[in-house]
Amino acid sequence: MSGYAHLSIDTVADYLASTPEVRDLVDTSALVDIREVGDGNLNLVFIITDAAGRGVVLKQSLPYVRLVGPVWPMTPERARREAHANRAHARFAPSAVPHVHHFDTERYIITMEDLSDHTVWRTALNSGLRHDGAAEALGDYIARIAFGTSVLGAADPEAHKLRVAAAINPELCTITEDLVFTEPWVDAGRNSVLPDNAVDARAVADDAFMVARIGMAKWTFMTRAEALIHGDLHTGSVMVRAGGDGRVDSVRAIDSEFAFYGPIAFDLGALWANYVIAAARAGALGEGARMRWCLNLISGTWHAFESTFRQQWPQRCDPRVFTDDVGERLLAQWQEEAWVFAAAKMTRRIIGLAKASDIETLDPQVRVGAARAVLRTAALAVRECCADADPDRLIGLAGEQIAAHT
Ligand code: SR1
Ligand code: MG
Repeated sequence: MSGYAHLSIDTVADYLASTPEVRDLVDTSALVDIREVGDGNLNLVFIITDAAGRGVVLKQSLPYVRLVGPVWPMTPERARREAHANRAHARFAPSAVPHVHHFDTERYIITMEDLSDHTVWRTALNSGLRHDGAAEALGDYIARIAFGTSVLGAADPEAHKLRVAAAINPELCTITEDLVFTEPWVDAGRNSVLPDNAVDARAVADDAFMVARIGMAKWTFMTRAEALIHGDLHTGSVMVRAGGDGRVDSVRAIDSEFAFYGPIAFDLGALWANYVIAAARAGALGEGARMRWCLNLISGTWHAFESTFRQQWPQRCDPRVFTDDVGERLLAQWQEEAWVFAAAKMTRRIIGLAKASDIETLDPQVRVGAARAVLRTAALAVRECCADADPDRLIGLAGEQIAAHT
């Protein structure tokens, strides 16, 4: 599994030239730029540009977790799962994902569309940029893949079950089960916080109510195969491009290597958590209006998700028993579940491995308060979601915590 050649700056041109399926994407005899840009936790990513301005991306999974190194082996099969999920999502939301040109089954290399005219959304958010419309585009994307890949969109339920089985992603799910749903509460030696946040991390670990709610969310994550979800939809897994009018004109969900048939609300909660984290950064920097803009992304994603889901609902398979009442119940259930998934995602990015640059790049003097606000929001979210799961309440609650601690 690990005996395949890893790409390097020196070998990508040869790879392109010698791979018939991709060699015409750029002029390999006139390359002007080759860069390794992988800033995620797992993979190698190269952008290759030719003299005519054509570009292509090569993404290769390594047999280990890049963030940690070879001491943490990890299946390179994740690249196959990403290519598969990307293509499946493209059937239902073609403008929301990068185009995959080719997948190399022997070297675990995905050749895909160059998105150099886009920016990673987290980077844009950290720079104080606004891409109005991005949160809504992502809500639309989640609804389209939720509907299209679930039984609601499955004309043949037996074929659907085979698709569920084919998309199983055990190793990457284990990462999420450990890092998102377990380790922030049960330290496995990978947690870290600033000394002044140790009291906050302790409070989280001692919060028996929260542990039980997160435990239920982990159960849902591990047992509920609703749809082929993205599985890691944080703002670093999104690329945005600004249009001329100040609004976003392209939004792409990238890095779907964590995809599997899981709970739909997990993708919603992942985004919500990262919006709260972006808002906490804005609060720590004294940018009140921007803090509110970041928090309002929560309702932007939810309402677009709900709207697209409702638009698709009349096309569902088996309306005999999937009645309108079922549709309403599903939306209500996902809305409440998203709060708890968001709480887990907020907590892991503050306490556990693989933190968020939004917070980490803050001066420690203000980072403590921002981290505390995120953790308090998470602890309140698992309590408050049962009473009324309207996302506007989460916005209010997070705003209060950020105002109180930054
Ligand atoms: C060991 S991988 C750490 C994290 O990076 C990915 O983006 C996922 O969020 C994962 O939990
Ligand atoms: Mg990633």
